[in-house]
Amino acid sequence: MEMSEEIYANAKGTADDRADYSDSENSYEDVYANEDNLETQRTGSFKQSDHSGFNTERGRCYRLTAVCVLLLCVFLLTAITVLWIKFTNLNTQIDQLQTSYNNVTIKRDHLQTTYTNLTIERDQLQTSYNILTIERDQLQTSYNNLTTERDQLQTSYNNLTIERDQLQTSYNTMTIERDQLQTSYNTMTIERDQLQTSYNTMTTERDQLQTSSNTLTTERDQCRNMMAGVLVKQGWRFFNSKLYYIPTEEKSWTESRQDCRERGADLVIINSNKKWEFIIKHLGDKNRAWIGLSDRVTEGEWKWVDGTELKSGTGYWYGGEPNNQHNNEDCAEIWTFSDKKAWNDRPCSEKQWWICEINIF
Ligand SMILES: [Ca+2]
Ligand SMILES: [Ca+2]
Ligand SMILES: [Ca+2]
Repeated sequence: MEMSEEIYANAKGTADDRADYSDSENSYEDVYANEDNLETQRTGSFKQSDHSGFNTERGRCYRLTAVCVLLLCVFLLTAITVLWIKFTNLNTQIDQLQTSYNNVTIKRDHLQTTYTNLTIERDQLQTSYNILTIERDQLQTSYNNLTTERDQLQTSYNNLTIERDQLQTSYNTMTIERDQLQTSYNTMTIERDQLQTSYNTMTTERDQLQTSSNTLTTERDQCRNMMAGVLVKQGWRFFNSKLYYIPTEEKSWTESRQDCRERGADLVIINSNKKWEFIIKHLGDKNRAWIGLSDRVTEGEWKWVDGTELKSGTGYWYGGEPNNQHNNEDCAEIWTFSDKKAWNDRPCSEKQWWICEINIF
């Protein structure tokens, strides 16, 4: 019994020593050493007590059992050590996984936050995209309108350019015409000044002539009055600014007219009722006298000696006259009929009195 306790004590000591995992081989040597010691002690014990062979066999069983137990312990220690190492590794891995999990969780949360933010930004971008699309459409519409307006403005610009060119041409033409007019104006101004000078000169001359005319008119009137006085003294009769004379001899129509012209007069022209009445009154008892009326140039066209025509149906013809008797009566006379004095056509060659008329006023 004491030997078994020692064996267990050594085994325990060996087990304690083997707590240090790195000295396992030395522990085995210690076991064998203790076994040798036990052998020595058993030898000593066998020497001390002389037991039988049965006890020897049982000791061997004990030692074999102890070895087996020892080997089992070593195996268990090794297994525990291995398990411990694996456990430690597992803990380490678990810590690492926990750390990774935490990191992944943080990353996931971060990604979630990022995703949320991106979703918000996407929505905002979508809204902005929609707004931009609307604005783009509006801008497109505005662009189209502006394009149309630009085309219209281009057309207007082209038209205005054409009109401007036309106006420029007109302006150039008008400028040339203006210059020509300016030249004409200058020329006319010079001419006007010359005309003004001429006008002033002529006005002066006119005034001088007017003075001379007045003087001459006065002298003429004096001469006319003197002439009228002389003619009246010679037998002429004054009536309505004219003088009339009836010679005392008898001549043909042509000779009669020639006589009047020699006196500065001509045969009388009877163109008013008052003159006709004056002539009849002063004709006296002379029953025939030539007047300045004839149709010698064209038969039937009676003209006065000043060239004026006697209108058909006028005059103081006696009834049935002028009759152009024998187709030879081309000169007019004043003839005294039974009831009155009137005109008659008579051959121009007949000799009779005549009446001269002169206008000295
Ligand atoms: Ca006649
Ligand atoms: Ca005739
Ligand atoms: Ca007649």
